Amino acid sequence: MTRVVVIGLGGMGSAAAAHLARRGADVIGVEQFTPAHDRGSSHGDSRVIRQAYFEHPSYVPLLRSAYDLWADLERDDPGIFRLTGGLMLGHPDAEVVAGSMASAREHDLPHEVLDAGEIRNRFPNFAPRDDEVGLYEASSGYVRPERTVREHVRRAVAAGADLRFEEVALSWEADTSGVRVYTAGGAIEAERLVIAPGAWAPRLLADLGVPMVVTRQLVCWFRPSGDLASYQVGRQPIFIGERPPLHPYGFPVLEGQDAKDGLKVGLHHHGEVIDPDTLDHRVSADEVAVMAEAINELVPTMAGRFVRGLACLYTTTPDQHFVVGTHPGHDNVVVACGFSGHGFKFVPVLGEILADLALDGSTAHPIGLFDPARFGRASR
Ligand code: PYC
Repeated sequence: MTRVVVIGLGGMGSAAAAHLARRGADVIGVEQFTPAHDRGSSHGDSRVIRQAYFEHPSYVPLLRSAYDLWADLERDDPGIFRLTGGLMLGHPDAEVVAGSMASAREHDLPHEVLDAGEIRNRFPNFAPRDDEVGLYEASSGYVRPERTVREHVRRAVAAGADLRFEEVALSWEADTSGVRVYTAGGAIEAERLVIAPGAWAPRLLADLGVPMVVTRQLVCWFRPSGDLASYQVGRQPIFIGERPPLHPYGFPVLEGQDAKDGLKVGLHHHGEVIDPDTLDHRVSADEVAVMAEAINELVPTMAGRFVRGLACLYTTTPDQHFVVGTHPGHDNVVVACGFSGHGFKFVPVLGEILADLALDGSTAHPIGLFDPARFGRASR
């Protein structure tokens, strides 16, 4: 039985632990916080899921596999994954529109392109400018991050994993004899190591030489000022807009929730650089005002009354693509980081990929875009 240590049990690490344990590995997981905590990048109640991927067409095959694995999670936790339809909205040259269209065409994904008038007719909550368009994809929706982490933790433990919460991984080392992870409790020895440290990647994976930037990202819940029923799934899709320099996004009413308790919105990649240890959920009146104005420019009645705010962390790479693969300096170490604010929808397939890499040294999934050596600066 191969012993594998997993550092970090957030979205990616918990999925890796579940897949590794189900495949018969002897898994030890180490996480500095509690299960499904709110100190990193895997909380906030909802995350966008979509297939016509504006960031790059290479993500689409992974998304197809991820959707199958979300369906599998859904069997154990109904409601963890819901399709609501999604609207990518902006000028036709905007990345969210043009990039989504490129992916949809290259991979023959069902989609519709709506002009401004068609958007107003079909989704009256939106106020596109006359020269804006929307790419509508019926298979977009949301997933539930905390429930996903809990389900993967449950699966990992049920398959025999030893998951140690509130235990900080201080450092690690690897050589041809194996890997060692040092925590306050001592050294953990194993044959393989998976490092999924979220926003602590610049610290735990400094030797990779990938210049990652950690930012504090605010999300807010607002009670709409308009007709609350118009924000139900069916009438309101998830959306990502591009109104340079801002990328406002938002969710409809989630299953089992009520619009009067607030709808979640955010500004993608709009946050200040921080030390992840200092994450603070307090939200200032100025931050709320900036958020409300940006959302209401696109969806005029959505950001009515502020209900609550929350902060999370993005760990962004220079090209905003993930860093996933075998460590360039160590065949027995697998790394997963730099998810650049768009990784959560991939959690189940990344769990499978990390297990493939740790146990077999390779994966059939296409991950060439995520090569950890692409910035060419790894040391050790
Ligand atoms: O994960 O696709 C995403 C996303 C876009 C904006 C906020 N999250």
